[in-house]
Amino acid sequence: MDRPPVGQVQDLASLAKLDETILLEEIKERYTQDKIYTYVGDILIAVNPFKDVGIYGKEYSARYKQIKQSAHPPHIFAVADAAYQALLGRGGRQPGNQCILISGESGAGKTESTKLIIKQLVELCRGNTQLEQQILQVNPLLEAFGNARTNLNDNSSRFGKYIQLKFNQGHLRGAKISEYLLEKSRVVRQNPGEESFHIFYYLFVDEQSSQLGLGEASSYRYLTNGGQHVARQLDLLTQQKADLINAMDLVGFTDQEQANVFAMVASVLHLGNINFQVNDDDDSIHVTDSNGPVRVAAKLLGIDSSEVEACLTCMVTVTRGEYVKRNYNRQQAEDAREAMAKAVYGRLFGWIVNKINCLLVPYDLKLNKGFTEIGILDIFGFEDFAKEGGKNSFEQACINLANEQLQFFFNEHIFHMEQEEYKKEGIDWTEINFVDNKPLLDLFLAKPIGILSLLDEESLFPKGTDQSYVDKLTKSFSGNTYFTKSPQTTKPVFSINHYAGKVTYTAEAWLAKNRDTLPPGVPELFQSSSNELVKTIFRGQMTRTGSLALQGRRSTSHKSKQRRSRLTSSGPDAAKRKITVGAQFKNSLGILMERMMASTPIFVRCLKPNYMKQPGHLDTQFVLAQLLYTGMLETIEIRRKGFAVRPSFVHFVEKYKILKDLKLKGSSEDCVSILQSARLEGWRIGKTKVFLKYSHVEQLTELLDRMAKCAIHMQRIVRGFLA
Ligand code: AD9
Ligand code: MG
Repeated sequence: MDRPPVGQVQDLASLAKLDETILLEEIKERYTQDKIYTYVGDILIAVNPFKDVGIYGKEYSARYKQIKQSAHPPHIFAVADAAYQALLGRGGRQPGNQCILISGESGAGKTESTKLIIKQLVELCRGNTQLEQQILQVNPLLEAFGNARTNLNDNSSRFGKYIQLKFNQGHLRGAKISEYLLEKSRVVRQNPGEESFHIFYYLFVDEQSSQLGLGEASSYRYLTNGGQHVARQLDLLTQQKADLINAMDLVGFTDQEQANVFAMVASVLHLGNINFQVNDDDDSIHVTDSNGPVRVAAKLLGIDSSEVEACLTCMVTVTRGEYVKRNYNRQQAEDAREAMAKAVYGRLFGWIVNKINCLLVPYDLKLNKGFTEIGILDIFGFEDFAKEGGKNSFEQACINLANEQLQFFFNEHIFHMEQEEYKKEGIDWTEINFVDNKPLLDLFLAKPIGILSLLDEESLFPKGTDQSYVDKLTKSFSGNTYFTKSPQTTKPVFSINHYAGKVTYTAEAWLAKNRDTLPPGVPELFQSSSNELVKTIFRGQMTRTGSLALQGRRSTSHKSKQRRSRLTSSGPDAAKRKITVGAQFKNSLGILMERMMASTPIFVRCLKPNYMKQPGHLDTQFVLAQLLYTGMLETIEIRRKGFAVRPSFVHFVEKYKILKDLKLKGSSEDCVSILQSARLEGWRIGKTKVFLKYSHVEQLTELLDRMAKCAIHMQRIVRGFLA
């Protein structure tokens, strides 16, 4: 068979011959023609255009409605359409819950794809309900608080999210967002050349900045830690801020809530500018200027300024009923300051997500009856900042672990489960090998000897340090080919051979990040706030160790005495151990996997064309690497030779018997007779299931459609005849 002209093939699984060179040629040629989407069977490959390709307007939305995949060129809207049809049990897919899994490295286009899918789903429901308009605003809203400019992506998601859209009889009825691990450390420090979360820069574009006591953006430590502060285009920021406020209004945040949110964000910057000074006489430490940033921060947070100072400079432990005050040294005070700032921002973000969920979940949905869902997973892409001269920390390890987990799920679904089924059903099949990344998941997740378990162990060990942790890793994984200890033995540095490449991690502050404890006294202090929002987000948070900061070192107000007595009485509760960040992340990944396993997955694989985030340039080596590590060649092979659609005999007959004989029951012979009368070729019959290619389903659906049209036509004739 002759190969069609390069770039014309819309489904790579239909190519008769395929190798690395052909695959790359096809994708490159298509990209040159602005055809950024290509299918591999039912999987969509999307190459980031880094420019407006003009294919997301109304006419495109209208085109991708209830269509066969092959009816129009590959498109992200077709993915939304397929998911929606499947949800309703149309087309060839299994009816029921669907999940769309979008993968790709940082800057590959996952978040943009997510937004486009949601936009098209809303179009498909054809609704113009308020709820749908609210749902469309969720992403821009979350991006303001959870995205930031990194060296890999100007709008990088610094948290992972799973959005569940809930449907009832095809109508969109609500949404729920699950959020994974916001990169809180970015609040206080950024890699050189990077920025903090977008929201911080929105504070400075109008008169709101003076209301919040803010000066120039360049005068804030937390905005300049990443190196030089880059002034951003004012008009663009102003527009983005207006969009955010519009989104908050539409989703349903009240003016008061919005004001509280902005006050809290600003308070973080003020907290960051608190400086400390050591007293010469008793080497205790104090806040340099009690009327400076600390006062403004406290005011914005609705708490007592002197108590903030107390929390940041000393702690009080209770030993045999006696209060013992311990002064912090400079490092401890600075750590307490950073922890406080991160806690304020991290909890604020959590509250925003929660609030959105409350606003988007109508009451009957809480009862969770009769709803089906389409879940969309948009995580933070695989990243390696060392290549950019930065460092990879605990967050990068978690981010890359999440990507490993997703790749594993892809392998499980595309290769493992499918080939197991061929074996079980007795289908003649030559095994297709794939790179199994299970050993990497084990390296991270195994108990008690895994990267996260050992981190937990070391975090609980009072004398544990980042170095002793890495020493333990080195000892435990000396024979593991995926783990290497850096030759710089004096530093807590190690490397992991991920599916997407080798990444070197610097384990500085990993123990602290994993413990994520608040300085003693902070939760109590924030709960005393006169600001409702501040109070709410710190509710139910007791100091973990049972120790507390000296409340009101200078103020001995009635309020603080009261608080102290409340604290001491909360002893047992306070002593409860908090779950570590690593363990929490591991749990939420587990829950996510379960959820995904219970749905039919649809995969979108985003590719980044080049490192420079430039349009019109496809770096072949860079793209090839991505195609190889995601197992794209093997995927194409399995889609070409394999059978992606595998209904049971009964299911198959139920659906298609009308093509042959309504009396058919569901035996293998019944299936064969339907398939033969439809004149299909290349299918297989297993022990309990029919094995079909995606194209077979399209052909069958077409026959059904034709038949339905015929039936309508006949009815008309009969009616006309009777009239
Ligand atoms: V990360 O893992 O969150 O760092 P993503 O989410 O994969 O990453 P994102 O969707 O944010 O990447 O895309 C990066 C940038 O590429 C966007 O800000 C757009 O400028 C650009 N992009 C991505 N997809 C498209 C598209 N379909 N059309 C035009 C696009 N531009
Ligand atoms: Mg993203």
